[in-house]
Amino acid sequence: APIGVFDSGVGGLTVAREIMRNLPSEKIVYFGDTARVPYGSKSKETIIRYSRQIIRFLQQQQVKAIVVACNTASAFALDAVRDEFDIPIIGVIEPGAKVAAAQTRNKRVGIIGTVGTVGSGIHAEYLKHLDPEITVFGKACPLFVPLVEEGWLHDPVTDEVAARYLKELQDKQVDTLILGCTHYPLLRSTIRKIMGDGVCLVNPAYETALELGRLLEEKGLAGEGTEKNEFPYRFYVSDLADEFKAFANSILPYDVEM
Ligand code: DGN
Repeated sequence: APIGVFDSGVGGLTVAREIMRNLPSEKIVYFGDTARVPYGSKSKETIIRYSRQIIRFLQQQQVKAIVVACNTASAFALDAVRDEFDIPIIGVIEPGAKVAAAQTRNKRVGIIGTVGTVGSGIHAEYLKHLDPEITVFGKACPLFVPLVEEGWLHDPVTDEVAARYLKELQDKQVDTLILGCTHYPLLRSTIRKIMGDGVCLVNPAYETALELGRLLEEKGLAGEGTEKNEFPYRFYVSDLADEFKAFANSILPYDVEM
């Protein structure tokens, strides 16, 4: 059975991509909620409702586990849907937070994400639970998502925006920074340039893929690969399939069929 992966839109493809790379025997059914994106500026109640609907859809696709690839949906809805559904569900917040707690030396961790994710305070909650000495500094970077979707990954405008957003975290001398939004791993080199080599950048997409691998092993659910000629990945969206395809084809190593 495949893994169900969902996101508010295209961003979760960074998570799907890490699953493809790190767990090549797994099939994926991806759902991008392109009709209702962005999630970052919506309320908790709304995000729980959307997540519930999407999980029901993925269950109809016979998935064996679900990855909430969206940081905002993980922050707002993970606890609620885990209680409701009888299927393993993992989000992207915990895996990133765990690695950040293990990496930081000066106990000053930065988290960047949507207004929703940063405002939820969930990273501080996890990190403090893991190590009470850690202080968390959050900064919402809402302009990053449209810049990435515009394809301006290496662009002076993006450099300028990033420098402004990240100044605060530099001043706070964080030594570890969680890229707490699906799109941000695509800005890694821009963020690296500004923060410098001394800061550890945590990519929750990658950490979540590894966590998923451990969870599947533990539950005896690890995949056995695909039949010959079977394409292992399926993609669904709630709107604008062509735009989704174009973005997917720009970041995935093969052409997406929908
Ligand atoms: N996928 C969202 C997240 O990771 O928080 C970002 C896009 C959005 O809904 N604003």
